Amino acid sequence: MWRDLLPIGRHPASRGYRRFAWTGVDLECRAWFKEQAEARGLDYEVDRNGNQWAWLGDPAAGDAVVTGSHLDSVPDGGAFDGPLGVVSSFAALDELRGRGADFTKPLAIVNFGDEEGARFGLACVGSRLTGGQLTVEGAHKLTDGEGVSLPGPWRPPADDPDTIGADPERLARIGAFVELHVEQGRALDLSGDRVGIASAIWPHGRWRFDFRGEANHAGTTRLVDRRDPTLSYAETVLAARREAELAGAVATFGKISVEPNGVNAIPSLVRGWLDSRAEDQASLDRVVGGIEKAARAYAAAHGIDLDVVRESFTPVVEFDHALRDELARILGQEREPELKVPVLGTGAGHDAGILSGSIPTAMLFVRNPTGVSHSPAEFAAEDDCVAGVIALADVLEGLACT
Ligand code: HGY
Ligand code: MN
Ligand code: MN
Ligand code: MN
Repeated sequence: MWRDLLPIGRHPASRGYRRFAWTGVDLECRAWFKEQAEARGLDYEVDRNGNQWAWLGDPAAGDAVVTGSHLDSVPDGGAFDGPLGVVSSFAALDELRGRGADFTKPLAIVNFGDEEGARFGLACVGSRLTGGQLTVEGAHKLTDGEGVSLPGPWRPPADDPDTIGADPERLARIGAFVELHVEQGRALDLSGDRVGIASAIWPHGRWRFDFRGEANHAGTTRLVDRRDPTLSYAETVLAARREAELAGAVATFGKISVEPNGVNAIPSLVRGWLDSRAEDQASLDRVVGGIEKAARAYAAAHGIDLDVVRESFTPVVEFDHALRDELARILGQEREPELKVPVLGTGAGHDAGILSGSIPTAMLFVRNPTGVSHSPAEFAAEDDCVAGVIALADVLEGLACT
C-alpha cells in the first residue's frame, strides 16, 4: 500500500513531494485512495467539498468513528506528513479485521482535500469548508499563482461549484475523529516513545506584508534616490526573528514575491508572507504586533508604503479532553491528571484542529527522529509506523467495536 503511494508526486531531484490540490498528481493520490477503499469493500464517496470518504457500515446510523488525514503536501514536502495518517488508517482497519473485531458503529477513513494550502494559499480548505470556517464566497476568492480560482479545477459531485460549503449533516453523524500524524518535532524522540497523544495546537496564522517602493534602473539610480522595498523587507525578517525569540514563539517569512523580479531592476513591490505561531494568543499577538510595528518604522524610514493583510488565522485548539483521556486509557496508560502518556502540544495545524470546533477530535503522533517536517528529510522508522498502526487500531477498536 505504502509503496504504491510513495512515488506519486516525488520530485526526482529534490526527492521532495509536490502534491498540490487538484493537480494531476493530486488526482493520482485520490485515485490511489479510491483503489484502497474499493479493494477493502468500503463504500467510497466524494463529499461536496471534495474530501474523500471510505465507509464501513451505514453513515446514517450515526456516531461514526472517523480516522484519516490528508494526501497533499507543501512544495518539496516529506513522505509522511499526511499520507502516514491515511495509510495507517487503512492498515489499522486491516489489523482490526485480522482480529475479527466486531464494529458496532460506522467507521470511515477520510482524505481531507488541500490541507497544506500550498496552491491556493489557505490551509485545511477541505475541512474548513466542511466545518463552515470557509464560506463558498471565500473559496471562490482563492486563486493560485496562475490566477486559477479554487472551484475551477475541481468539479464537485453535483458539478455545481455552489454545492460546496458547510456540511453539518455529515458532521452530525460523526462521534469522533482521530487523526494519526507524523510528529513535526522531536518530543517523542527525546522522551523515547514511539507514539504520543496531542494535547493542543498552538494558535497560528498567515500575514502578507506588501512593501511598495519605486521601480528604477539598478545601474543608473543613485542609492540616495532609491525607494527600494527590499531593504524594509529584509529588516522586517530580522525583526521577526527577534520578536519570536523574545516571546518563545516562531515566525517564518517562507514565501516572497518580487515585482518586476528583474536582476537589473530595483523592485517596485516586495510581498512577504509571515507564518507565526505561539503557545498562547497573547504571545502570538505580541510577536505579530511587534513585527508589524517594526516593519512600519522601517518602511517609513525608506519612504516605502506598507500594507499588512491577515490572510488566515487558527485559534488555539484544545483537543477534546474526554476523547484524549479515552485514548490514553485505551493505550493502556493510567489516567493521571497530567496524563502520563506522552502528550504533545504542537505548532502544526491539522484538519483535526479545524474540526475540533464541530466534533470531538484527537490526534496520535508517531515518532520522527529527525524532528524535521515540510522537507524531504522528514522521517519515521518502520517499527514506529507499525506501532502507530497498532495504537490506532487499539483506539478504533476501543471506540467503534464491542
Ligand atoms: O502549516 C501547517 O501547520 C500544516 O502542516 N498545514
Ligand atoms: Mn504539513
Ligand atoms: Mn499534515
Ligand atoms: Mn492535517
